[in-house]
Amino acid sequence: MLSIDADPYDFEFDPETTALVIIDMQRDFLEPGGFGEALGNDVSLLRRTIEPTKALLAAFRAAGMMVIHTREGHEPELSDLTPAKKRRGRFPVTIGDAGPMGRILVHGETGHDIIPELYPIDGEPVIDKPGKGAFHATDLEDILRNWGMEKLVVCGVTTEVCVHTTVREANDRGFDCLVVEDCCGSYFPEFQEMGLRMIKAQGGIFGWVASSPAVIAAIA
Ligand code: C5J
Repeated sequence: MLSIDADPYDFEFDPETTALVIIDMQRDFLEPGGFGEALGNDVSLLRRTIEPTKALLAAFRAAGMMVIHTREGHEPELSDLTPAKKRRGRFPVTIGDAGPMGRILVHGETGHDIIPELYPIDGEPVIDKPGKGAFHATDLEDILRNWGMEKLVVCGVTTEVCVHTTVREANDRGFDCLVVEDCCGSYFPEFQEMGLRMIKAQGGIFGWVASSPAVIAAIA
């Protein structure tokens, strides 16, 4: 067992049964000109996660540990897009419409893909998810159980939406989750802070929180 200096207490893990799950580091959320920016968001608040996540990813790869990537998006015919999700927000341009990087959050479009800095390599599963949580309507749980994973190190965007939903889903399925604070981003600084505080409150009600240097130090 290895140990990470984390809140609310040390996170103990076996590298053989612990996976890194990187949530939705997609061009439409992170890049200037994408869907996120088109909605009026400041993408620099998410882009500050790229360098620490590169280092975290490199550490997992170097240690031979499991890495999983997720992407939020939908089939080209939008068969997996609920009418409620399509309508939500009443934005003039929504999921499936033409955006600056192709159709917004549609599989195969430029904006839907993962940013080049964190691009998956062979052997790293990419989970295409139609919802906010990575377990909903995907085979993530089967993959984790088939590969013998028991604990998850989770990062990505956005902290209070897809990271939170995924951690809550994982927690209810019996996976211990450690969230990497500097590798998670939100367009809203107050949600970033409160989102992380919620996870580790009450003795770690949903999981643990640590910095990427602490995680990397433990793995190295
Ligand atoms: C959002 C996500 N915020 N990946 N998606 O709609 O958090």
